Amino acid sequence: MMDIERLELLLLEMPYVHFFETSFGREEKKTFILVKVFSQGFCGYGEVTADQLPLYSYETTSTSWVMVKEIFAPLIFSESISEPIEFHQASAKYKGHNMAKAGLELALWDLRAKKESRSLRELYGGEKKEILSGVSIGIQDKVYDLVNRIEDFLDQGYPRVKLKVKPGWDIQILEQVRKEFPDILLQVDANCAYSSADIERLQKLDEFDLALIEQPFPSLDLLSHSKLKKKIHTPLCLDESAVSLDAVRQAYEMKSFDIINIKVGRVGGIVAAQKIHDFCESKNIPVWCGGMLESGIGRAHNIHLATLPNFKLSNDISASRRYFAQDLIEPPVDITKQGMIKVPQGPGIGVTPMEDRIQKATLKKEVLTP
Ligand code: OSB
Ligand code: MG
Repeated sequence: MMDIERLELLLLEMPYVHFFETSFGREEKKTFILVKVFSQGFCGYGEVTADQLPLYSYETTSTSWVMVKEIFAPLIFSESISEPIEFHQASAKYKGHNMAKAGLELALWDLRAKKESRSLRELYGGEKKEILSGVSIGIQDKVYDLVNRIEDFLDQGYPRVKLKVKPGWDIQILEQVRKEFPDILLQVDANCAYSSADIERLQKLDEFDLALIEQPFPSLDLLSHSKLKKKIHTPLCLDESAVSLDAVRQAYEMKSFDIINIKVGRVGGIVAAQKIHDFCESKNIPVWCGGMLESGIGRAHNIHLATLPNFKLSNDISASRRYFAQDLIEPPVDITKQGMIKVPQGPGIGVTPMEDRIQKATLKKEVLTP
């Protein structure tokens, strides 16, 4: 038994090296929450993937702050919870707020692994020593800018490129991109920007030899995903819709997808992510690890998750310098010439959070005790 002695919540702000634009808007900086849990001289780190505004999902930095402070931290203290699995089970009765739950569960996993002097990969039973990288490129002002960015990332060794699309930034840009790069591994992500009225338009994406089309329709609209899937050859991938194992099972029965992107925040933690991973594996459906432009702390967590065997496709996990001029961790995440990311070997997340950098980026901090 090891009780949690203290929990810290930190609100951080970090500028991106380049703005990131999706169908729901442009972001110049990242505002996010770090969770630290303390026990017997060890500190576990977790990251909450909620953004400032409820655009990707309903959660925000403010809602997740309140949920951790008023609901989940008191739960941990009152029930003497220190095991991540116990936290998963005890917090399940509270509806939703998956990103808040996940941030805390990740901190508990890091803490547990550090106490046992094992890496998260070992704890999760992952076997890969390196994982497949990939890069997600936002909407640009001009197609010319997009082509230049793709070229730059290919030069850096990225083996797969994902482009954000929306109505009006789809067919035309793909024609240009395919003219310039006929053979690259290419996929697109619409972040729910289309409706069932766009099915014909989306059928045209079949021409571009895409590895997948990610989440064209709103998260609750599994029906349109099923209708589109019948009409295209390109594999269909769910992101925003895949919020739980139940949601994935329902989507599976409805034939709404071919591939799942797993995000630990969206599904509410590692335990939930593993359940979806195992379900997909049992159905021969490959998965890959999505990203939310995390800091090095959240990204290190993603790297360990992506070592599980059914993570078979390129992940949205890129090098530190793709996101931030200076990441929060040492060593920073880097990609190899083969487009891989080496899995950190040390205890827990296996990388060192730099406390001076965290402090510099902190806007607000709160210490929670029993
Ligand atoms: O839909 O995958 C997405 C970033 C923020 C919100 C949603 C998404 C993304 C990304 C970024 O595509 C991927 C990354 O972290 O590199
Ligand atoms: Mg996505």
